[in-house]
Amino acid sequence: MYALLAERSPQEIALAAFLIVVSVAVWVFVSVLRSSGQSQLPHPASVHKLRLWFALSLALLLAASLALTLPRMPYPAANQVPDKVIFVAAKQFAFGLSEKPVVTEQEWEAASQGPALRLPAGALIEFRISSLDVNHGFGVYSPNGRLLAQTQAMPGYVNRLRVRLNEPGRYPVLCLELCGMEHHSMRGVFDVSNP
Ligand SMILES: [Cu+2]
Repeated sequence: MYALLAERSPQEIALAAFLIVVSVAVWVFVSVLRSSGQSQLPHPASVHKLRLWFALSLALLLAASLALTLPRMPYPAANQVPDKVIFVAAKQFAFGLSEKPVVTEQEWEAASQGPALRLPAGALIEFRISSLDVNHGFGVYSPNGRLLAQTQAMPGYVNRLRVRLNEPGRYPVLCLELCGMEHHSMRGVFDVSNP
């Protein structure tokens, strides 16, 4: 059961849970509608039984949701040591990615105009993202253009974003926050290849 769920995307699990809840709600609605024609009050014992059944199934649903979702919480992963740390400095209108901190103008120019970084596939990468001017967004896209992870790039702050990229290829980075006239063209890139 758990292995089956692990293969599903969070969207598919959410959709399935939503459909189950809606089915139960429709069933309750139809039952109430059917019983509304009967004039006599239900027996207290049957009401008590129904209430008990409802409470038990609710408790079971809650326990199952916790058992399935708690192991996926990202907090214990904070203790993991990343395999590689990449420093990112955003600045109008490009991203500088480097294995060394990018603080000065010269460092940013070298990092944003140099060749694309090569990162090992399957490794835990930690991006340390900041900005040298205004707020930007740091969005990592898959080679086929799907948004994989994102965080803000803010002046004076370092945001950490951890990703594990298994698929080799060229990953575009796009700015996700309107940051000026050339925001739409603000992008970066890095490559992922098998080590
Ligand atoms: Cu930007």
